[in-house]
Amino acid sequence: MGKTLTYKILEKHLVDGQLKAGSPIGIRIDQTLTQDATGTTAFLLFESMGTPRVKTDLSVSYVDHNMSQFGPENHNDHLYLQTVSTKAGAHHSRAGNGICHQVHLERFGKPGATLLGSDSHTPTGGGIGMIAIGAGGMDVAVAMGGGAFYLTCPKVIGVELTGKLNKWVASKDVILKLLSILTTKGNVGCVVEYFGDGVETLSVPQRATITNMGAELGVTTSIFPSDEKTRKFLEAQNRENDLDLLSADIDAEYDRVIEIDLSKLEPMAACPSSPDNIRPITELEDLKIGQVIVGSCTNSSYMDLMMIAEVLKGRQTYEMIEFAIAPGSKQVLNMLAKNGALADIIAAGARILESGCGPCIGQGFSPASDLVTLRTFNRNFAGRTGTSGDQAYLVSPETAVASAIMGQVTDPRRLTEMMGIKYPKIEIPKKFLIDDSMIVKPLNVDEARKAEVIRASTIVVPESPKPLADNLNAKVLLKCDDKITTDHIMPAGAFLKYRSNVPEYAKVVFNCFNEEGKPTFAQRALELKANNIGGIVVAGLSYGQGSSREHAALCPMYLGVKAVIAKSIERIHKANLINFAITPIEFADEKDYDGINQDDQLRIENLADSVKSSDKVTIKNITSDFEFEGRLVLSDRDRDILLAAGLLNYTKNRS
Ligand code: MIC
Ligand code: SF4
Repeated sequence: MGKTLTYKILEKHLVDGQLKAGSPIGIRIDQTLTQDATGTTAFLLFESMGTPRVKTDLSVSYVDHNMSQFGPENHNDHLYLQTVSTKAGAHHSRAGNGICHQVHLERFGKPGATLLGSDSHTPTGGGIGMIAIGAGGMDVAVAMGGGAFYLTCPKVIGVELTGKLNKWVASKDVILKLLSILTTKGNVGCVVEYFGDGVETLSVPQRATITNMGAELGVTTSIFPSDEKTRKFLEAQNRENDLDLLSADIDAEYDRVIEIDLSKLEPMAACPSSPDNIRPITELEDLKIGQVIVGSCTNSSYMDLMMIAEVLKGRQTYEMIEFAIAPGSKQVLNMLAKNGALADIIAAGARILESGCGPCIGQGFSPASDLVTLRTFNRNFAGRTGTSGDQAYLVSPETAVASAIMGQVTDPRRLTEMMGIKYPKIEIPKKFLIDDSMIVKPLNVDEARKAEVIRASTIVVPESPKPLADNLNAKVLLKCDDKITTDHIMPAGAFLKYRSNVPEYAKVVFNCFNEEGKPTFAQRALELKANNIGGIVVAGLSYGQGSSREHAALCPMYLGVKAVIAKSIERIHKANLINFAITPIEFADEKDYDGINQDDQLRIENLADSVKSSDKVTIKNITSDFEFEGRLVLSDRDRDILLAAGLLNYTKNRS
């Protein structure tokens, strides 16, 4: 039987376990990336491990999330990251150089290599043929120290692309189509691998849009083969030496195959408030809009922005909307500035945002209440824009620009007939503008020895988790529904500046469920903690969707949360819970979810013993006097980490 590309790369990096779908494996990590919102914790944990230098081929610390700098906290983080990373032998991409995934694709991504990033959209690198996986900062810290990354050996879903995209239909529509098929739930433990004749019709940036938003499927990663299109991209980045032509065997067997005929796709949107709430644009066409933003790591490439500039040239965006662009990197922005495209965009009435995550993570540009906002981003979870009750639609740059001109949702295919606008076909340039001056090189060992790390008082070393209780007496702090995202658990936006200060950030855990005039989740949790009673969160399906932010485990751990009991838990979040010694438990019978209420008192007998050697735990609901079973879906290593009181202790004990 032929091999998938996924298994070929995993095989080369396997250091522990067997390549058998479903079994735990450890792989060697060639490259890591961190960003500032997760990187401060990652580097604080890396420092606590006592390893002086990174042991990967390449580690890059990026600053792209916290750029608004209200108060000193963000700049303190930037200085800490620049000094700690270069001292540790990593590169540091400074604020202004661009979004980690865009810059990594441009300057560092390598076909056939493995990349672990403390950001859930790390799979963007799959667009260039690498196995690029998102994880919590603690896992990335371990990988920087040369440790293996552990994951469940994936099933591989093959997506066969045939045909060619029609004019005005974008690669964003490919991933929106796939989200309509696979949804955001139930894909844990799978990799999506693209193959078929249609692949060669897509450029690397188009592929990267698809693999980037593959994160929303909840899969481990997504990958494209590397081919002549990859060569063209790498040559244009002066990196042809990084090329390795790779593809699946012709007779590779996939666990499931989905066929997508690119020529049959149409422009689509993810409607509020989930990336899998997909509808064709034709059904949304009368919808009035108030804001359009082109940017984020999904759609802010040179090709995307050039298309926007060509369409807007000599035209105006509709006067009742705000239109903004955030180019993905300094390379993109600089090229647009040099060739005059930026002037065309400015003249059309656009607001120009710096190269960073910006509004995608709620750093400004919150829309007015009740206004529809159209964004080329990858996530539209409720409230992520910073406006409660927001109506965010995720679309392609083509749909965004057509709608920005018309002031209402518009099928871009109608631009030609309505306004005589020809579809601008943008090719990859022969050479991108290469200027790595914003990437600070690692210090050599001698320089590093003498270098000082700048560490302001706003940077607080996180508390260590406590050992698991033998018998856990706890109270249900919150009962929530299906699809609770890490944005619900740990809001970002205006609170991002507290990422390097857990006691401060923990005050807003589950902020969206707090009610005016009533004690907050954090206050209730801390009261229990003071009385030595554990906290429990009860949830439905797909708990912890979305980002890799380990603060969604770290802050609840600080507040005394000891276990999450859910119908199912997403991969990255589950690993983060384990890394911070919060026991993830799944309902053996989903119906038992109905028998628990907030404030119920629960008792888990023999918790530590069960984690040691059993697949189940018995949970007693003392309040309503019933007993139910929870499943412990854990690898041996997960058990050891929980019993060692978290990954940091586990790693220290083994070194
Ligand atoms: C996101 O898109 O939600 C983020 C912000 O990039 C997160 C990381 C974080 O919360 O810092 C992610 O995707 O992992
Ligand atoms: Fe940044 Fe948004 Fe991409 Fe997350 S999804 S890395 S916040 S641009």
